[in-house]
Amino acid sequence: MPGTWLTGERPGTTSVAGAEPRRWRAVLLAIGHRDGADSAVADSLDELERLAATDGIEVVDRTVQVRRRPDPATYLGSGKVQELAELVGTRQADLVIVDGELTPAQVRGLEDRVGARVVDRTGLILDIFGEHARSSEGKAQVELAQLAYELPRLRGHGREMSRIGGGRTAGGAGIGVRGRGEMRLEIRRRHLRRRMRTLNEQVRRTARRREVTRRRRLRERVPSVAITGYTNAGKSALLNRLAGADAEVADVLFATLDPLVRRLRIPDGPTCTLTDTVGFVRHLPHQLVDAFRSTLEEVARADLALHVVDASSPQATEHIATVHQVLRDIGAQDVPELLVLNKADLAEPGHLAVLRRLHPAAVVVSARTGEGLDALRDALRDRLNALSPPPAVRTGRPAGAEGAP
Ligand SMILES: Nc1nc2c(ncn2[C@@H]2O[C@H](COP(=O)(O)OP(=O)(O)OP(=O)(O)O)[C@@H](O)[C@H]2O)c(=O)[nH]1
Ligand SMILES: [Mg+2]
Repeated sequence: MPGTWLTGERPGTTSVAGAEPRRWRAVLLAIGHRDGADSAVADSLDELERLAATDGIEVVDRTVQVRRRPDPATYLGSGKVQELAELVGTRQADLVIVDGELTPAQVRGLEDRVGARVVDRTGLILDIFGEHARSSEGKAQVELAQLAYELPRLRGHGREMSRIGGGRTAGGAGIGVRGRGEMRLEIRRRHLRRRMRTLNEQVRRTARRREVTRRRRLRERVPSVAITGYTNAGKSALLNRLAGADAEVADVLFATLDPLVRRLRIPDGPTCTLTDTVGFVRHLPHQLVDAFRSTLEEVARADLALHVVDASSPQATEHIATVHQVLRDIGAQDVPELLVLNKADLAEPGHLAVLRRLHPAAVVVSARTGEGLDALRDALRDRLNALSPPPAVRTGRPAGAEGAP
């Protein structure tokens, strides 16, 4: 299902009943430091292509410009802009997806010169989140992030408004009309801010409700385990395997946005809660991190982080580093971690051996075949039993409060 927040109507959408709307055809664009063989750029573009596919967009080509820093007005240098415009023409693309974050001025500058819609990585991720949000909390968080992204970019619409209103015509009349455009822009800004306040309040209310449940678990001294990891690592699949849950498992990025909590009884060990939540990705938009802070904080408050890694991905090591970075960003760096190398059935044996050497304490599993799950339960039991002092005391709440019913 293609997202519609960012890109709106598909190009050439027909009104014929039953006709499939045409898919966006996109050219991917990145700035690299070295020519062609910059593998970090290539990896990032591969991921951008998967993000685009998740959003129902067809990628028809990609291009990299070697450049120290983006041009403030057009992102690319003028020669490359011309090249990009030609590429867009020959490939009949109607969208350019930039692997970075653009200023509103750069989006306008590029769109004007290239003759296609221009979106950046952040916008694309926000679009996907918009499509995958299910719960009212998830929807509110995504909308909040989208509005935070939109607000500083509103000027673009202002320009269009004033152009529609004749803002570009010469003479005194133009000024008055442009003034009207400005006013509408200000009204729209105010409307967005008001909406953001409402949504913030809604998200806070849900967070407070979750806090009540969390405190009850604390009183019952049920340790909490948060499943974290890169998007598509197999977090939901593992939760389903371990706890017999029915979380949505899908080969798309960001299938899960809402936290799903299950109780897990470990043989000869404690009963714990297992929480599945949103996955991470490189350059996770800060608007999303802010909006999802209360969801992400579940990880910061957990007694143990079960960090699931897709061991079949050649980028597994970069993914681990990205996850650690996001965990630091949300203040979860001190939560003890149990690393799980998943998709062992799919991983290339040599690659898996390297990962094992790098992470000797990790447990190797396959959520698909069930391989390694007993070892994972053992490791979980050992780690939970070793939690000392017990979870309820580690929260810093006054000792007297623990025994309250
Ligand atoms: N071969 C193989 N595939 C797996 C394994 N675990 C998960 N998958 C597949 O990997 C894809 C992603 O699995 P999910 O459980 O949805 O991954 P996730 O980490 O929850 O992803 P998001 O919620 O999108 O961040 C699905 O197509 C799963 O079927 C595994 O051990 N082996
Ligand atoms: Mg998931």
